[in-house]
Amino acid sequence: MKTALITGVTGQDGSYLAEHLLDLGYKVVAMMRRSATPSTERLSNCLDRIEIVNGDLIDQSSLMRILAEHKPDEIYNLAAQSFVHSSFHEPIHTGEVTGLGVIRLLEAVRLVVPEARFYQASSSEMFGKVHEVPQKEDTPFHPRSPYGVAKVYGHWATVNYRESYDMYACSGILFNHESPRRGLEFVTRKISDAVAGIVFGEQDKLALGNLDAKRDWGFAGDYIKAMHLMLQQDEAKDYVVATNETHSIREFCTIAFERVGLEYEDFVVIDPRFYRPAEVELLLGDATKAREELGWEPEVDFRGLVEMMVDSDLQRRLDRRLTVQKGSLPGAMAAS
Ligand code: NDP
Ligand code: GDR
Repeated sequence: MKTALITGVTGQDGSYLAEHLLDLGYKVVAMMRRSATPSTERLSNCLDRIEIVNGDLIDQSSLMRILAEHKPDEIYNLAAQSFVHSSFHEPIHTGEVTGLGVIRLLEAVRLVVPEARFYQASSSEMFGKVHEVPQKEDTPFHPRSPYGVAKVYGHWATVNYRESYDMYACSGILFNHESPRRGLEFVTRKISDAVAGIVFGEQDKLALGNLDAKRDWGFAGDYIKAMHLMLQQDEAKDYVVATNETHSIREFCTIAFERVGLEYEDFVVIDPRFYRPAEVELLLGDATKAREELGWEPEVDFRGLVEMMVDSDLQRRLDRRLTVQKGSLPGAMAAS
């Protein structure tokens, strides 16, 4: 049985990847940092089947200890301060975790388990102010945020360890991918959750920033499969993972509100607080290499993704209401 170590396992991708690797028969070692409030909600489907270990990308010794104790065959480095907007407010912390954290882990791998296969979660944010459309593996980087800058560092650190030490280290340049498990601060989930909140009478407006930015959005459940495939090849390489379609935030809003029979113009207000000092206006990926060499294909299309997220946020509220109602029934009835 192969052992996989996942950092960032409490996040969106970590939870889908843990489930996928368990289905494939892996032992999953899940690295989490200590938190005053437990953050294992996304892992409810697999919490009893993974081994949790405490570690932090800021703490080199914790990384060395985990690798020495568990000797993973595959390491998926998904941990990061991943919110672009926050990276403007916490640029140094973002650099520490999202940038330097990668080289801390690579160095630990080199010293403790050099034969292990390593995946780095690189990002389309590295393309930033894009130099060509669509973006592919050899498109020059031009990051537009402290997050993007830190990801470029982590990306080149991964390439450098592969070239310097002959390590099996891959970098997946993933374009935006979303799901019902997406954090509420990211625009897609903010919209789907607000649509559900409006339907349930919990809010009457949705404040957003730039509606004209365009993203190549896919489904996280599809994208984590590409991560695994990258570590099963004869040779370690870097791959763009994307849908080859781009849509604006406005289009996302249109479909999300349409799903419940509403028009976004009646609810969305523009709030300059959500604008960024420098914006990434257009991302569109060319995933031809991943399709041809990994045999990877996305299964969920844009409309399917938006509707899945809205439906899930509606269902979540419905479930919450039913639970509250059940709780208010006399004991025997509530238990039935
Ligand atoms: P999330 O923000 O949902 O998850 C980030 C994870 O990193 C959380 O588990 C968080 O733990 C953990 N983390 C943060 N800081 C540290 C630290 N110092 N030490 C250890 N763990 C830490 O991100 P996603 O799941 O969306 O993304 C996964 C990775 O892929 C990230 O690296 C992201 O930058 C990258 N990426 C994401 C894309 C996307 O569209 N989703 C696209 C391209 C790249 P905690 O719960 O404790 O906060
Ligand atoms: P992004 O995702 O920055 O692409 O990074 P996000 O959803 O935060 O922003 C996408 C676009 O929407 C615009 N926008 C808003 N964004 C947020 N969060 N909130 C708003 O109210 C809002 N209004 C408009 C933004 O300006 C931006 O143009 C995500 C993260 O997952 C990164 O970790 C990952 O690397 C990249 O995707 C690929």
